[in-house]
Amino acid sequence: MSRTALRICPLCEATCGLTLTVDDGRVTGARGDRGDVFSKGFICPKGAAFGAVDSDPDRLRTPLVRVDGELREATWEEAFDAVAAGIRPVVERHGPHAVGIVLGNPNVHTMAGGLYPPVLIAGLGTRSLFTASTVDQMPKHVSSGLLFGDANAIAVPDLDRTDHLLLIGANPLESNGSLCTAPDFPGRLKALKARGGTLTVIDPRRTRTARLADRHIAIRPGTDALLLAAMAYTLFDEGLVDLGERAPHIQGLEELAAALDDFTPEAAAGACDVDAAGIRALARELAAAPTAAVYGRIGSCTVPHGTLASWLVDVLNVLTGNLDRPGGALFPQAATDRTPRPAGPGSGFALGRWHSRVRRHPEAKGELPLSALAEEIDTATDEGEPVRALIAVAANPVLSAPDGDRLDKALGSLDFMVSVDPYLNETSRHAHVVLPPPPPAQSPHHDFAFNTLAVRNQVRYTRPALPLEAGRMAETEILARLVLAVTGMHGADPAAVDATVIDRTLGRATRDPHSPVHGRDPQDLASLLTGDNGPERRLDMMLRLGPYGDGFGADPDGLTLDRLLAHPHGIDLGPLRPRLPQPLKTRSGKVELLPEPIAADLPRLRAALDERPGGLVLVGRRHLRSNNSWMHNVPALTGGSNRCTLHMHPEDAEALGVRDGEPVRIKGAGGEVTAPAEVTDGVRRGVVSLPHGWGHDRPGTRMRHAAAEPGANVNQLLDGSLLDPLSGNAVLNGVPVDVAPLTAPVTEKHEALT
Ligand SMILES: Nc1nc2c(c(=O)[nH]1)N[C@H]1C(S)=C(S)[C@@H](COP(=O)(O)OP(=O)(O)OC[C@H]3O[C@@H](n4cnc5c(=O)[nH]c(N)nc54)[C@H](O)[C@@H]3O)O[C@H]1N2
Ligand SMILES: Nc1nc2c(c(=O)[nH]1)N[C@H]1C(S)=C(S)[C@@H](COP(=O)(O)OP(=O)(O)OC[C@H]3O[C@@H](n4cnc5c(=O)[nH]c(N)nc54)[C@H](O)[C@@H]3O)O[C@H]1N2
Ligand code: SF4
Ligand SMILES: [Mo]
Repeated sequence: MSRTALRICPLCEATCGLTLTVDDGRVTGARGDRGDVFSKGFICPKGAAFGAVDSDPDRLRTPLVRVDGELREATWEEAFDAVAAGIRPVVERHGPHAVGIVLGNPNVHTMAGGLYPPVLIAGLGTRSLFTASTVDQMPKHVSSGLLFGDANAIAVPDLDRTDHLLLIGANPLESNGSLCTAPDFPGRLKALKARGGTLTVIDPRRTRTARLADRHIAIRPGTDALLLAAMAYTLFDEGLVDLGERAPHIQGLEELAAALDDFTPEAAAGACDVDAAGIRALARELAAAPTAAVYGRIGSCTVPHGTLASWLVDVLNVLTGNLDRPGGALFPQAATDRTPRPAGPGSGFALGRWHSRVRRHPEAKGELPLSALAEEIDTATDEGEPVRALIAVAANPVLSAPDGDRLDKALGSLDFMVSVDPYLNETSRHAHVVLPPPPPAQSPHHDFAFNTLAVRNQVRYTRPALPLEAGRMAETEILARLVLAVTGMHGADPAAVDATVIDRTLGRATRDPHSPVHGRDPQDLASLLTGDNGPERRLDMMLRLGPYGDGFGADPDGLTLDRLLAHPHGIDLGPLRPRLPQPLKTRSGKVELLPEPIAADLPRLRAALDERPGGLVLVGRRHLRSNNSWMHNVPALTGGSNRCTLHMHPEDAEALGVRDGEPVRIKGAGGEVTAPAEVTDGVRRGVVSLPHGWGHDRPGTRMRHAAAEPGANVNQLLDGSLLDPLSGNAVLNGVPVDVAPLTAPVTEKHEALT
């Protein structure tokens, strides 16, 4: 019997609503849900392949437990017994920091990943926390923390209303957008052009997004902070600064102008390889546009000056009066955000409250750099214990972090490791226990993270499209049991984890004079919560306490889980609205334009004005039918143009004797890999591009299709030493490499390229 079910797509940040076709308990089709209040029917090839992703035969069906060195199928009870027996002795003998936690990207795409990792981290009390954020967007968190006092206050471009979009190091036509949740990003860019707006793209590659733009600037990788600083300089120099209505909420303008004094367009032009007149033109256009938004992503974050570039993106929005105004860049307000506190000074954002043991990297947002994970395991120091046990949830750092070979060895040396992962892959193959979550069709979905980054305020929730198969455990329950097992409460009822969170949250809310439930009895409130299980009751609680909530009756028209369930295609909460000064949590209560750590990092940027790297540098790229490291096992999404090839400019190829389609050796500080060359003028001269997430050729994995066309692990070219110092983010783009035909030896930086 055939039926349909609604399901929000978890495969990228666009969060499209899907209508799934279900036949005999299996998803056999997926199309865009035309009734979805946000995505309105949009779908991409990954969403269309939802059924194939969901029913991949290589997904693990039962837990695995290592016995005599080998992973064997086990019951859930045996698996959690093994977790408790593996982790507790490490905590008791060596303390909580000897247990590392690694959280990967899919945690922001699952309800379980939104609800339980914070409880896990707090419960364990470890400082050894590593996540995909430090190979991704940590620079943006740090710049937001410093500017606005809140690392999660991220202003997103008002795509649907802006007149002018300056897009830096992002390729939404392949990625569908990031830190800017916008289903049908391509359609929204086309609409911008159709209403007479302009799109400028800055990218060393002529991407599909660049081809859509009015102007494409093929910048030298790693130099965006210089370009942006020179644009800001120009605004001051030419009297174009206009803070607009938000001026009373902004401080540090004069200090900023003085700090940018050296960054003239003329000084930056050589390093960026963009002429000075062009830089001035970019600044003038930004200032002249009725509304404009500057937006930067991966290519501006995963570089040596990632935090400065991220800061400058917002600085330009501020200087042109575009921060917090319609058509500019605004702060979304999600339905599960905390009750907005009244505006006023906050406690600010602190960096470096502790440091990593080996190379003394400062913590950022409670995290240590993922690039430092291997050394934190394999290197002894006088100071503290190395990481001896690891909890990996939805993470594949062997492929996604620098120097996978070293990490691979380090993971193999751990006393104990548990992976919560649907696949036995390059990372989970080292685990002593693998806990597989059910496929997405059997899981509920709500976007805790992406609704705080969406270009329109809206809220949606989908219950599981299919019931749990026999022998499966919901990922929410897996993580709740994991919390219990590692905190010494193994065997307790997992519902206790949710009940504790609910008690604490309601207790705090009832004591908060600004809360709609101030003075009420937390027990009474808890008894009012609806929902079929702990996670649903927590969602109900967050909705009801949130900015649109019913306040447990205080606003009878407000949001509750019941009301949301009555709107299966979601509830639209309107366009983004100006919110300043309420989101600010800086000590001054204002936007602090020149925070001290930023000022202290500017000399490093000044030194970069004189850098002119010779030789080739490496950048990454994404493909619409790929997603990081875990979607290469789905035949429908591989093949065609989605291949792990090295893009190379024809002139560079000729100079090095490289021919299209033939294998080349690529050598970097961390090692050497081989990939076929794809000669294309889609990359600028001096730049080569290899996608990430490939390299599925290690033994002991169970991803048969991926292993048949493994590709090369680009991150083996990195040794993990290059970081953005403020955020600890890995430098993944603009990295020097040498390239040679497979048959020839790799020579030092070829003369023809300098
Ligand atoms: N060179 C280079 N490296 C990069 C990047 C780059 O641009 N260039 N990009 C970086 C970025 S932005 C990111 S976010 C990281 C990603 O890095 P990671 O998060 O480490 O990698 P992913 O491939 O996203 O997948 C992580 C794991 O989640 C598992 N998984 C999938 N679905 C679920 C689920 O529902 N539940 C659970 N528990 N697990 C699930 C997958 O099987 C996989 O093992 O890679 C980074 N690495
Ligand atoms: N299809 C698909 N979609 C995805 C993912 C995926 O793997 N596949 N991953 C998801 C994840 S985890 C994330 S974080 C987002 C990322 O989303 P995006 O940021 O849009 O990611 P990319 O497509 O890698 O685009 C980054 C662009 O930066 C360019 N670039 C590299 N170095 C520089 C530089 O120094 N300066 C400038 N200006 N540009 C540079 C690259 O050429 C590339 O085109 O995508 C998400 N969506
Ligand atoms: S754009 Fe992203 S969310 Fe939308 S269907 Fe494609 S993968 Fe899913
Ligand atoms: Mo990412």
